[in-house]
Amino acid sequence: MQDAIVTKAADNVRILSAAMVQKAKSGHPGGAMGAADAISLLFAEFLRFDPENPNWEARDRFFMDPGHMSALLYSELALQGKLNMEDLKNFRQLNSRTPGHPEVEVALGIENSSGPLGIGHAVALGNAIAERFMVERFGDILNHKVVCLVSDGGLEEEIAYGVGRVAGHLKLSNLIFFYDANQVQLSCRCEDVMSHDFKKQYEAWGFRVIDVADGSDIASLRKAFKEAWAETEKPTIVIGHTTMAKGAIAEDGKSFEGAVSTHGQPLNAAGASTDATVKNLGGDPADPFKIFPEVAEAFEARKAELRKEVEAWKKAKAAWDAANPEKAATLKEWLSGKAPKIDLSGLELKEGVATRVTSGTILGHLAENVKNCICSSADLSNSDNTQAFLNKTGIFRANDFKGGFVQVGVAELTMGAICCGIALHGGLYPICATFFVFSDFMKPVLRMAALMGLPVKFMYTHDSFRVGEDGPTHQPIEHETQIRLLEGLKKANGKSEMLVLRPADAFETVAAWEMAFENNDSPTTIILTRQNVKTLPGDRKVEAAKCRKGAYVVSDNCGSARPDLTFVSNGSDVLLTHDAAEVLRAEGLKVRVVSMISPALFMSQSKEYRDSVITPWTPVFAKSSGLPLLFAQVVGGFGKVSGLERFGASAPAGVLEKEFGYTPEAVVAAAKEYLAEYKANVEEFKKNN
Ligand SMILES: Cc1ncc(C[n+]2csc(CCOP(=O)(O)OP(=O)(O)O)c2C)c(N)n1
Repeated sequence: MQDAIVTKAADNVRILSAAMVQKAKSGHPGGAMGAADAISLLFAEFLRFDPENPNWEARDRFFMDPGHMSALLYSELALQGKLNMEDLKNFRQLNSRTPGHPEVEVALGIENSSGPLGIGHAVALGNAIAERFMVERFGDILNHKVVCLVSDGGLEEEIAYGVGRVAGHLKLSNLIFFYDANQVQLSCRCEDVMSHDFKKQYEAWGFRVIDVADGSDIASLRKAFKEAWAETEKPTIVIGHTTMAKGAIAEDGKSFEGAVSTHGQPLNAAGASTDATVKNLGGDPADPFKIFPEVAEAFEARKAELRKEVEAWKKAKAAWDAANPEKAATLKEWLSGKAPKIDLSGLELKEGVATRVTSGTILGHLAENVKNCICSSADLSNSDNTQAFLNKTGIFRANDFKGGFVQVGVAELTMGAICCGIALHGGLYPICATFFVFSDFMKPVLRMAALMGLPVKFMYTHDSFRVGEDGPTHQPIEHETQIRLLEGLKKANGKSEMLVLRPADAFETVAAWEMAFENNDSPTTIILTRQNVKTLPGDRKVEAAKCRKGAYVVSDNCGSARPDLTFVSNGSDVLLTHDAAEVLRAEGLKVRVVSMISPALFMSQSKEYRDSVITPWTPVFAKSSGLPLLFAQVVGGFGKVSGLERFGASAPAGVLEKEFGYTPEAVVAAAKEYLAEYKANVEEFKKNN
């Protein structure tokens, strides 16, 4: 495209962005207006996509990190005809296609949900890893670029360190960042918070750094992007020195370019004037929601070019299919969107080991049988047992992408975001692991994975105070309740936004992994023990499959009578309550033991099923290694939950079990106390009703 047309397109984007924010009475015009030149050029000349098929597997991916610049993305998509003027007028309104921050919708060209700064460019990194993984296995037919808009805020975030290090280390030359260096952030100018040499920082990580002194100069930007596209050895960051709120003026003509006030409010509220700005940029203040005819024409012409490129690709792909029928069939299967079928029925399980060990056995099986799994661990592979996957697939390395294991180093948040980017790519199923206590480092990305509905498998080992000697810094207590808060959020169809599973023994661990792969539209978290656990009683293969209902009866001596007591727990606490139940049964009580791998999943079952597991209006005593809140919703009005309401302590696990009341004797005593309370409560209730 001619430079003048690209600039005209950028002006069009500035007009639309300013008008959208003004109409919505909220939003972020400044950054969008400054980055418009670079992003318009990317869409005008560089990014390869299929105008007819937004899901085209070889499309270049464009990711947003600063989701607050959504007006920019939506305006660009309007130039391509993917959004219309009504969409832009409905910016930030209920059920519109233009929410406040972009929400992933590949059909519209929105590759990721963005808003929490820094996460987006880590997701882009994951996508670039996925691209290299696929190209290594299927060839250049699948290659594409991964481009991400980043801003001051995202690059100030801690996650930027992980992204810079990992992307540079892996020499991902398919990854290109455009840094909108406008010197302005939300509350201040960048000079108030940073003064280091940005160029040196990224060069030190192994990036190619291209500095564009005038980030609105189309010719310089084009030169920079050409170099970035041609780069074959390292990732590139193009630093575009842009102007915040480019073109913004007040009624009296005073410039508002570079004003911090334009970051997050309509230009009128920022002291400038939207009408005057629209006019200044060549638009019609009476009707700013228009695409200039010459811009529309140029983008139509671009689409025609792209169609030709896609046709050529399709021909090449058909030839590749014919020459590689087996690979073509595998690729088709991988890209089908269907979760891989995993068959763990023939797996030889060692009993009496930690659930992390069983999980390791399963991961070894997946490494050999499910080739579109990628596994990652934050420097704990030999402890969280992902080593079993690593041993069979090898490390994914710079210039050698044959491995299936991504060593990210100690960077949990980066790891989680990378996995989201891998899942967004399509065709691949990421698994990532660390100690449960360090899930704290991953909270933002757990939420984003759930929000985007991504089938990432998060795996956490060392699941309770029984971590032992390492002490309270390493002992998760409140974590299970915390992570299950995401399980409490429901999709429109009632399904949890995240499935969280804490299996009780080897057989439930198998069931948990099967469930994780059956769950294809939300993330799954599996929580595993460090310490050995014995196998529960019964025909475990048959019984453990009942985990799919969230909870089931493990042992029972009630026959057709109502239970005197029902124990509810999960993970290694199930065997504990079972042992306590045996003591009470010997004393003549009718006691039921329930394993509840997921309270939310259980609560979503029919009342009939729930009542068959927990008989209504009978005493229910839940035992948790976490906070009592964990089972509060399932024990009923007269039920009780006993959990841990303190930080742990440094001592051998057995000592802590005694200290904190996690022995069968202590549980028996607590249960008896509860039964007395229950009786008194029922009497009290009767008296008052
Ligand atoms: C993790 C996170 N923290 C805080 C915010 C709130 N926030 C939105 S934009 C922004 C500053 C962004 O500055 P910059 O990236 O330079 O964007 P610009 O001002 O150029 O639009 C902040 C702090 C956020 N979105 N995400």
